[in-house]
Amino acid sequence: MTDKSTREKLTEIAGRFSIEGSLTEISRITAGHINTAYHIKTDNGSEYAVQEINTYVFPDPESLMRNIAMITETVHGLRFLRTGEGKCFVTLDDGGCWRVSEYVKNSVNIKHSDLDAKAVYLIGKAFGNFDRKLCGLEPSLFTEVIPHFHDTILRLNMLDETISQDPSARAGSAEDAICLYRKLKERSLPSLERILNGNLPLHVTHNDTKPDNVLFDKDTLEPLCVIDLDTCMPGLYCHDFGDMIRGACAKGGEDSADIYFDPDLYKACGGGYLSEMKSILKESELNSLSDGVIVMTLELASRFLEDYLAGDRYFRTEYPGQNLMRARSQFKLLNDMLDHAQYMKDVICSYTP
Ligand code: GN1
Ligand code: MG
Repeated sequence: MTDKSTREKLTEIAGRFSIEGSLTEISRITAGHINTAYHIKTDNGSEYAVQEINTYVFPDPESLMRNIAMITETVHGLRFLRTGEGKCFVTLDDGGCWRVSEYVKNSVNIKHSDLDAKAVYLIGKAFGNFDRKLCGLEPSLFTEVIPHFHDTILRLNMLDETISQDPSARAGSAEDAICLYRKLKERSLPSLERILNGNLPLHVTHNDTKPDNVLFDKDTLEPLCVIDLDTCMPGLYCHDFGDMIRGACAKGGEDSADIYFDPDLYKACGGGYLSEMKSILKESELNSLSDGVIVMTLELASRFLEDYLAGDRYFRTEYPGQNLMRARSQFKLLNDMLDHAQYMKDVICSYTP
């Protein structure tokens, strides 16, 4: 069900992008915590994804879309429409900023509960293939659309600051998570230091490699393309690898109290990524991959906790306290990963003798 004003808005946007035919179906795309997206169909059989860019998170849509254009010219698969004036987004009278891409037909993402070894291998391979295709791009041509996005130290400092300020008077309800944070941060610091001191080169990377961002063919379950190109900008391979493992190799959803790290899924997913990337990665980068898993999970758990304490300003939530649940869950996952740190390293070595 879509309300009248949404339908009117989407019709106006379709007109601005010269989409022919009239809208016959509109459905909300629920994946993602940041942008708001719809799948629309027209009476001549075309399908599009129409997305409102969250300008609180992405305040410079011009640079964002310029980055994305450089990616889609290199990695084909996703096509964004332009308006008559050649712009990749439109701003409506209410200030909302919208863009349109062709909908990848007959596509699905694999439900988290259905992620098995075969699926996560394919997810690893899809992100590895994506990073490999981008490896010739010059990072300095890209705008850092969210400055310091994966600057873990800064994220931790922000959390420390928010804990001490406690602007929404929520620290009391998050005492267990704050305590876990302090304990697990100490255990994760060696990984963070190795990454910071590793002299790792910057590349153009995806930076948001969660399994939802790989589309599969509904019938054959072959991967079709990598989506959500918003954070493609200079980054480190170990961050793409780490965030992918965080999302794909955890049993239980991102906010589930019963989440745990699945070593077999890790082996499969890592194998998929390395099947594409092992000839590209320098030795220092290979050595950083498993540290990236720990650091990215610490970073995201801390971001969720910080957002809960700050009053849920960044990540969209579906129920009160969801960001706190996400933080608890990601800290539990991190604890498990720290227990598997040597295993994670050994698996990488086994693929790269
Ligand atoms: C956000 O919007 P979505 O769900 O693709 C976030 C990522 C987090 C992810 C956690 C721009 O991505 O960094 O890893 O949630 N994106 C941004 O699920 O902050
Ligand atoms: Mg995203």
